[in-house]
Amino acid sequence: MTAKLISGTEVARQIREELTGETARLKERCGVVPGLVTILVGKNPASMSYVAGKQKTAKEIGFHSVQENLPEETTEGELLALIERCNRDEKIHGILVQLPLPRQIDETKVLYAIDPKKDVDGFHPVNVGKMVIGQADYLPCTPAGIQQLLVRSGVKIDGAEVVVVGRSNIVGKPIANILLQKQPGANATVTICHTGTRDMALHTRRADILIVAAGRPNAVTADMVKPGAVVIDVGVNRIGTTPEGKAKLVGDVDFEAVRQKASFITPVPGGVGPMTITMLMANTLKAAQIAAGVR
Ligand code: L34
Repeated sequence: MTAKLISGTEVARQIREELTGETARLKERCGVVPGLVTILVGKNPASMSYVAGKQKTAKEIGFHSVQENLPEETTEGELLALIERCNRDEKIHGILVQLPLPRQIDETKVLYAIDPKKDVDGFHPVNVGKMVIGQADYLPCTPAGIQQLLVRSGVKIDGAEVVVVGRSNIVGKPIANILLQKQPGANATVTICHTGTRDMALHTRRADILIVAAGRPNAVTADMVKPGAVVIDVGVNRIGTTPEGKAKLVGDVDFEAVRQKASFITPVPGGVGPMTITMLMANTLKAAQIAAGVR
C-alpha cells in the first residue's frame, strides 16, 4: 500500500479562508481588527523564516500585524519591557515570542510575563493548566494543527491507539494531552515515548496514529510502523545543501520507506508546518473575539 498524503498546505488554505471571512465579519459588526505582534530576538535563519510566514499570513487574513525584531544581545529586562507594552496595547490581541531565545534570557520568565488572555501560543502555565483539564482557550499551535489535520482528513481518533515520539513542552506533551481529552476529535489511548523509553519500536508498532516529534532525521523507520497506520511527521530538520546552496528540509520519519506502509502520511515541508502558522491565526482571531465580547 502507498499512503495517501495529508496536505497541510491544503488544509491550512481551507482554514485560512474560513478565518478571513470571520475576520471581516468581526470588523463589520464590532469594528475590531485582530492584532498580532510577533517578537523575534536575534537572527536564527529558521526562526526568521517561520516568523516571516506568520507575518505574511496575518496580513493576508486581514489582521493588524506588527513585527518586532530585537538584536541578539537584547537583555531579559528589555524583552520583558516590550511584552509589558504589548500587554497594555489595546490594538494587540495576541503576543508571540518566537522560541528559542538567546542564552541570556530565561524562557520561563518570558512565558510567565505574557498576559494569558493574549497568549496565543498557549504556553503560559495558566493556559497549559487549562488545556490539561480540558478547558483550554488557546491550544498550542503545532498540536492544535495536528488535531485539525487528523479531524479534517477523516481519521478516527476516538478509541485509537496514539503513540507520540517526543516529550517537548511545545509538541509532545501538549498533543498527548489534547488527544486524550474526553472530547470530540480526541478520546484516544495515548502513549508517549522519549529518550528514556526502553523499547521504542514495541510501542510505535502498536500505533494506529503515530506522531513523531523527535527532532532527528530517521527517528522512525518502516520496521517501527504498523501497516495502515496514520503517520504525522512534526520534524523540520535542515540537512546538507542543494546545488543552489539551500538547506534540504526533511522530517523525523524515513518518508519514502514509511509511505509504503502507512495509510496516511504528512510530508515535510507542506505538512504540519503550515498548520502551525494557521492555528496561530485562529487563536489570535479568538482572542480578538473574546476581547470584543462576541465569544
Ligand atoms: N513561540 N516558538 C513559538 N511558537 C511556535 O509555534 C514555534 N514554532 C516552532 C519553533 N518555535 C516556536 C513554530 O512556529 C516550530 N514552528 C514552525 C513554524 C512554521 C513552520 C515550521 C515550524 C513552517 O512553516 N514550515 C514549513 C517550511 C518552512 C521552511 O522552509 O523553513 C513546512 O512546510 O513545513
